[in-house]
Amino acid sequence: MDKETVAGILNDIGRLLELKGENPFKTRAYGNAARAIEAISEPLEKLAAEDRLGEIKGVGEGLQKKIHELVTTGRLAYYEELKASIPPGLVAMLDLPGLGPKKVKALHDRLAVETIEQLDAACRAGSVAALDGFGDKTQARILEGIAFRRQYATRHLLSDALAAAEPVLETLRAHPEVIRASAAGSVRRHKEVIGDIDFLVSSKQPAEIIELFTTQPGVLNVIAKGETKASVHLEGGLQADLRVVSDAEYPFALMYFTGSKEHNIAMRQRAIQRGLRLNEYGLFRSTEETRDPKLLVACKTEEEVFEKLGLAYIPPELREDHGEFEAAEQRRIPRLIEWTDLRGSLHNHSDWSDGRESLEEVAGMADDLGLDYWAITDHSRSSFVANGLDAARLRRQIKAVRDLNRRLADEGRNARLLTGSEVDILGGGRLDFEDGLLGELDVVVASLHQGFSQDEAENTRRLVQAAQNPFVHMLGHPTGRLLLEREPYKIDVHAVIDTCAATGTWIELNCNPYRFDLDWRHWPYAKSKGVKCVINPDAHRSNQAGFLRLGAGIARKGWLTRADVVNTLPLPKLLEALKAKRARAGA
Ligand code: DGT
Ligand code: CA
Ligand code: CA
Ligand code: ZN
Repeated sequence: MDKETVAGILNDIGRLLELKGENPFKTRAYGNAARAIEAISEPLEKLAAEDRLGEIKGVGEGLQKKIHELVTTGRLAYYEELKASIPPGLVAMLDLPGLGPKKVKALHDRLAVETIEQLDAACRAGSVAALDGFGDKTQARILEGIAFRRQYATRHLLSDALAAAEPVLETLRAHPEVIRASAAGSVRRHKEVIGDIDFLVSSKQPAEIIELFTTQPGVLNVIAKGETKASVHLEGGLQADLRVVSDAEYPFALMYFTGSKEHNIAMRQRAIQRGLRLNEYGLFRSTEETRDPKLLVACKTEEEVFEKLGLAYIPPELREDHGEFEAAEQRRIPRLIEWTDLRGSLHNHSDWSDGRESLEEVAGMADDLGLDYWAITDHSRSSFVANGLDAARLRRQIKAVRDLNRRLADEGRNARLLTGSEVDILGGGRLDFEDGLLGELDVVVASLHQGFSQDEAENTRRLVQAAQNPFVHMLGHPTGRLLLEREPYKIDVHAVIDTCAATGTWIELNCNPYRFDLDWRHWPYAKSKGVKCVINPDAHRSNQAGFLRLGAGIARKGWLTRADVVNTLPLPKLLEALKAKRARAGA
């Protein structure tokens, strides 16, 4: 168990003890220990193995034992018991804005609320505002927090849904009675946020498939189980639905259950205009609702169904009723980017700022993955929480990257690191480094990290100003949203895109699954203005290179092709492209 996790659990224990009204010295000891652990430089496992946990400042004997148990077994009985002794509703309240352990305890003691629902009712009745130390403002914030929580509790990140879906699909496909199997719904459409996972199978033995689905490893509980459909909760809390159909019905059912609902409605309308009926069972020569096999227009694949309705194949990612029908009718559905088109990444971190690995380790990973280039764009000095680099450290890093590249070349390795910075856009749109230094870097990403205001015009001005700098190649995660956690900050997206178009600045599609920023809905506009996309994992550790694959799926939703995405270029072409804006500005 790593030290961040251990520190997180100790902090948690402190909060839970405070919630129980334990004496403040005891609760504070946990917070102090957590901070001390975060600051140590050696691995905790090593200290534990060598019996040296006592060397950590301010950690007494009792705490040492607990840390030892955590580090060596990955669990802590004391913590489990403590959690079990507190109503889960109270623990959940700790995550609401404006509520710490003291306030939650007060609510529990004085209003006897134990669940979020009871707290919601108490707020609505005005009893929370009436308590000492609360007031109208706090009550309103709690209500807002509860509403936010409700909206998001049943939604999940695409990355989590895909991770849960892949093994299920494998299990289904491995069964001898399965003819065809696919994910459907929002997962197949690669939506950034997922409600539930849908699966479709064709088989002659639906009962066997339903049995397999409801009893596979990973299933927490069965919500519903019928002859041809079932719903379960998977570990991690995601719901998964399965339909089993005949193989003749499969293409129609796949189309129907892939959605989106809006896309399906338009498809049905098209069928009706042609005197046909389209539903989950088939395409029928009928003016009435039917599933009569004698009226069926047989199709083996989705392609054929589209063809029968006068449409080119529409990839699932585009099925959002965002212009795909017109394009499919006119045969101008573009050939969308594939994740294997990506040759590298232009926004990543290393242990010089808040990344996990050293330059050597990052380069090794990029080379192992067969990538051509990987830019190191650590944070700039104003991001001091992220250990941002000042000018002197950045200059040392540039040298370190160049030295490393020479070694990579000597060893006959393919991948190269690029020098760079994710430079903070400060107030007024100024950048954290001078132009002279930016000009020495291969890659400059400019990002807003702090101080974004409620004022759309001010945020927009900062991004526009950054895009106007000839040394800035691209804007990083331009709206700052964190899916399921934080709304985007307000900006005039079109104004920012227009400036990027005018200045030759690229825009990042940050493919961290919490971000997917710029949102796919804006890419058709950006593309229409000629603005290029860079799909960047913003990797802080090596396994995040895998985000590139998710990012390509989101880029496909934005109608982007290989030519629209800068990091599909081979290294020599990329290096040229990196010089274009500077050359144009005469810089
Ligand atoms: P989600 O689960 O909220 O992320 O979104 P979806 O799109 O996966 O929605 P879901 O799971 O409720 O249903 C899967 C697909 O089934 C949906 O994309 C389209 C189709 N579908 C479901 N209900 C309806 C409906 O009432 N009308 C039509 N036309 N299609 C529907
Ligand atoms: Ca779904
Ligand atoms: Ca569903
Ligand atoms: Zn970053």
